Amino acid sequence: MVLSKCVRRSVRIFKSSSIGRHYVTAAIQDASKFRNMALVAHIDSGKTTLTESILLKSSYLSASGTVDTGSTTTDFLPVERERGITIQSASIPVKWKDWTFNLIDTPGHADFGMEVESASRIVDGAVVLIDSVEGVESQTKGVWRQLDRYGVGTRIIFLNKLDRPGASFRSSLLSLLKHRLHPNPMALTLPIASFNPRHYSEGEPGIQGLVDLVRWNVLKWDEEGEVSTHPLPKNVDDFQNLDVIPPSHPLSSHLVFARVQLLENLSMVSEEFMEILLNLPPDPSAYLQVDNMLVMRHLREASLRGQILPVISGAAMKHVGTDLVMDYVGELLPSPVDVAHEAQRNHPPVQLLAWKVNWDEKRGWMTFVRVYSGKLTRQTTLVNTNRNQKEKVAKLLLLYASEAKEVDELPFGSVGVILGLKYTRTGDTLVSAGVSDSFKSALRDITPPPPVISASVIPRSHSDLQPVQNALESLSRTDPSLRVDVQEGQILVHGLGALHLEIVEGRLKDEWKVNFEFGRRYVSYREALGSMLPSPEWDVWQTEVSGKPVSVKVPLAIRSMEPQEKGDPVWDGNIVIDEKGKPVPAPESMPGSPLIYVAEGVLNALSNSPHSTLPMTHLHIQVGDVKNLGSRVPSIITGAAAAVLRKRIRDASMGPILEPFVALKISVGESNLGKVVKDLTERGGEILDLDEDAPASSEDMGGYPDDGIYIPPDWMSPSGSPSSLVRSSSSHMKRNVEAIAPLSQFLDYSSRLRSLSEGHGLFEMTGAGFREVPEERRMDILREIGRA
Ligand SMILES: Nc1nc2c(ncn2[C@@H]2O[C@H](COP(=O)(O)OP(=O)(O)OP(=O)(O)O)[C@@H](O)[C@H]2O)c(=O)[nH]1
Ligand SMILES: [Mg+2]
Repeated sequence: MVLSKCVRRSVRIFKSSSIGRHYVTAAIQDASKFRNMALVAHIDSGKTTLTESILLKSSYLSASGTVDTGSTTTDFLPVERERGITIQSASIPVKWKDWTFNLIDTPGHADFGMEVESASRIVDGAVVLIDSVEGVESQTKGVWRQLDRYGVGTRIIFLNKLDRPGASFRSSLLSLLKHRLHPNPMALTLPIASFNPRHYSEGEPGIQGLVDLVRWNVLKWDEEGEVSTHPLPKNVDDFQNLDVIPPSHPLSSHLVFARVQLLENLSMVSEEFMEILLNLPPDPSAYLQVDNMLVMRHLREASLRGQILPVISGAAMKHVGTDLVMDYVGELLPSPVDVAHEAQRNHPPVQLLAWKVNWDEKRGWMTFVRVYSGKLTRQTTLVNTNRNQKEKVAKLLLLYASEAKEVDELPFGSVGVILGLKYTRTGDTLVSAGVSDSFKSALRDITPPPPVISASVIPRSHSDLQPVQNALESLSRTDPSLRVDVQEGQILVHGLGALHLEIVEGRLKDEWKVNFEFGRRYVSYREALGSMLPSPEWDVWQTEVSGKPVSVKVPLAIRSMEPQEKGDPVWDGNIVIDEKGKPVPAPESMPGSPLIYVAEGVLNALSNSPHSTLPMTHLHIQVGDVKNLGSRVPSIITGAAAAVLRKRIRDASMGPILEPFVALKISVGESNLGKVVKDLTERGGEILDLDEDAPASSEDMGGYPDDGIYIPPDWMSPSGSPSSLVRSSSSHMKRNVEAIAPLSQFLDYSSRLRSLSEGHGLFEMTGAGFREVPEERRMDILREIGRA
């Protein structure tokens, strides 16, 4: 929660120069050893802390920094260090055993969802963190859907923060089923809260060790954080003589059961493994003797097929479980050659996707790329296929967060940085110059989520105008979810949320050092299609070219979207399909086709309603046969498409107005609950839930069943009953409120909640899409935008 973080992390100690670093620069050619992977999760679940721990364990750092002191490697922007939250994703190569991970630490806050979007586009697998006090949270589901969208099928769950009071291994695992993340979560490790059996009965929180159920050993961390490995017996009777987990320890009698469950669950998704188990002698010790390499191989195959969701556990802050995360990333996540990508070749031509573009004062434009085919060297001349521009490579870098090492080549499957590209933006495809047209098709694009909030940017003086415009242009090139335009002489910025714009304001001042003020912030409204029927011949556009009348019939079928249809983010919540029902891509991603010139016109008309000037949404547009348009000049096709669509929208008369809604999760003391709820309802909010653990919406009803799945017992997390802890003192009892509310009324919610809750309230806000506004709000909005 951002609010709490700002307070908690006021100390700023920057990393000392004595911290040692070891780089991975030797070019590794074997793509099967690459793991391009992202850490994704709800805000605050410990991604940056885990990244730092991984860097320490992999000997990249000799001392780890912490988010709490603003000294981590990947949160290097001043604003990230001040606030203790990640704002932009950072990619960092890590050597572990004989693997090379390209690890991308992403932000958890939904306002920076674009960063997760672009990381998801280019990774082959992901580690999803969960705070084991909270279980699955709203943005856990958000990032899960983003990974789905980009086809990142193989994921590992890391149940973090098991050292915290109230952390529960059991509830966290059950929450994966309850929220339908995966029907088959599989615990590969068990937490050992304490090696002292008494702590289990006393409800002592902690995590001192882990059981690796696959490799069948115990890892024990001592007071200094040093780890020792203890093999577990291969014979059930030998547990009587085991020192590390003595028979009096509650885990002693449970471990064999957990291992048997793991192997049996695995056999349910692998016939070959089932055969192996069926041929074992009828003795539980036989399950302990199954070759671990064999188990690992079957786990890998099942993970790559997406049939199981491996779950590991630990506490990143104490480095407990970090080695296991890395081992299992290597063992279970796919390499570039394990995933069917659209263009995947280990030989020329070169094909790359630019997934992120950054501006650096010293280095200039830095383009982050993933190599999908061939090998990129400094000598390669590239063509940007989206912009039809030649690009020259000046340098190739591997980037260690803010530090860089120059390399001679980026091999197939790798992730790195190119310096010197002039035109490339996030989502563009680059190929080696001179390749045949068949290689020029663009890789799938990265789509920024729709903006929901806007503000005007007012340069302090006339001489500040150009620097402000340049800074905005640069910032929007690095962050495509920030849109900039000029309306009636005013510069407007549009972003994904209040925090997004606040950060933009800070970065423009701190990093670009330009002089400006932000005007009042307002949310972005939309208009939907009206209900009147169009006039006949609305789809024919007549104009004059060189004095001759020209008439163009544009094949468009237009209607409002049905409630069950989901808008396409590429089209800002509208649906645009071709003759065969296939989604039409954004115009810039396939230049040269008449369909795209129509698409350009459609985009034009949708951006601005003739009734309200608001962007249009919830329209379903089918572009029919474009063959008849074939020989016309592009500007005529685009102009005709825009004109007929605008006419159709005008004929339909003004439609409903929609505004962005947010889902709020608020935590306040019992005594302030009444005030908070009253404020919510007075401002158009709808209370969904006032309880702690009840599901947030009907979507969450009916989780996956837990039959045949190993569910750890309650006692495994001695302090793991959050409700009993939270409710132990009635005067400080915390209550959670979940609500849906119009964003426009909650732009300044952090200060309002502070006063409503005497400074103790916390909240999270995530986008909940656009909703139609009632009649009285509609008039207010039209007045607000100067149309009534
Ligand atoms: N007790 C405990 N605290 C942890 C652990 N891991 C992280 N934290 C704390 O949790 C807070 C958030 O950690 P971060 O690493 O910034 O979380 P994040 O997921 O990177 O957050 P965003 O990038 O802002 O989404 C910090 O105060 C950490 O010190 C853990 O294992 N145990
Ligand atoms: Mg972070």
